[in-house]
Amino acid sequence: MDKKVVVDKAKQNEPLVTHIYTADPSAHVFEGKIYVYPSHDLVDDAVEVDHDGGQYTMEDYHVLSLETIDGPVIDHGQVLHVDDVPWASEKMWAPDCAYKNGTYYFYFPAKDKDGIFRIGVATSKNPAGPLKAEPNYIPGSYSMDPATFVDDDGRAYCYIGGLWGGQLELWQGGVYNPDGKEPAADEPALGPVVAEMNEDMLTFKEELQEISILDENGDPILAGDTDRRFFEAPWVHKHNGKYYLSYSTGDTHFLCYATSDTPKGPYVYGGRILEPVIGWTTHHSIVEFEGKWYLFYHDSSLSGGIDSQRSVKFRELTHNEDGSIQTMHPYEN
Ligand code: FUB
Repeated sequence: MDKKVVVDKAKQNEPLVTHIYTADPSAHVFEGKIYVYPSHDLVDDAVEVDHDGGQYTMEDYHVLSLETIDGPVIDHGQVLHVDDVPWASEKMWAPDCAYKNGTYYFYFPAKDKDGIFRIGVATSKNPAGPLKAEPNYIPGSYSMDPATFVDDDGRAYCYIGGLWGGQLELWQGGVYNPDGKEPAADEPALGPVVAEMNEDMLTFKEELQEISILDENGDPILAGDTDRRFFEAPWVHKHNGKYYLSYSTGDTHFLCYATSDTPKGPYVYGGRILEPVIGWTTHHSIVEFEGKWYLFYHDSSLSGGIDSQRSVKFRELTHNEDGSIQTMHPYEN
């Protein structure tokens, strides 16, 4: 579908749209509206489920928007296809979008022609696209799930990373090792990686560096602490001057957060945001709109639990007075 259509009215805790499967929502307020940049799950995804997410075979992206939180949702149609990205071969996974200097920068992961995940950029003057992909991926990029946070001072940071199919284990210390493995259970877990972006928003200003996530005693969260360690889906938002890094714990299916006084950390583990949803993956974004905070997330309820056919949903999120985030149960109001 290439044309813009109004599809559904938004309702908390219900699929934002039902005419296509959508996942991995990155929500932003641009030009006074909420824009959601999701993955687009395929309907006829009959690929066998594997440890590396082989079943997530997405090929293109749509953009959704809402003028009010309970208003009609517009699907702006297909804004980018893998065939329009010269360096990419497959797996158009979780994207994000940032605005700077009059341009929208859409960041997306895909496998290059050698099967290695890289991060690409496509640009537009309009938050709803269409998008024009850069001819090559961001030099020095690897792994997947990019999230780009533009701070109040205009500096932008790109957060990246995912274990297993996301290939983060293969890049420890920034060096590619096709045999790289997760650290042992009693060793520090791998953190997501971050780089400040150059003013052009197309290149990194520095090499990607790993973020530490510490426990309440200041010790690194260990790889065996699977209820709290980073797995994929990094997202950063700022609330009352504090940086919140939220992420999925993957095989234990929680959305968690950690806080810091600086964008690159170290971050200190804070707690759970969302208990497990129906479906293996859990992936989200957090956005402020008209004075309220919202969690955009996905689950597989609409498809009857098929992991690779997910639907974006949203619900209000509460920061407590002390800065902690209230834990939510996806099927309780
Ligand atoms: O949608 C494909 C992958 O599943 C994403 O990149 C991960 O975060 C997980 O949601």
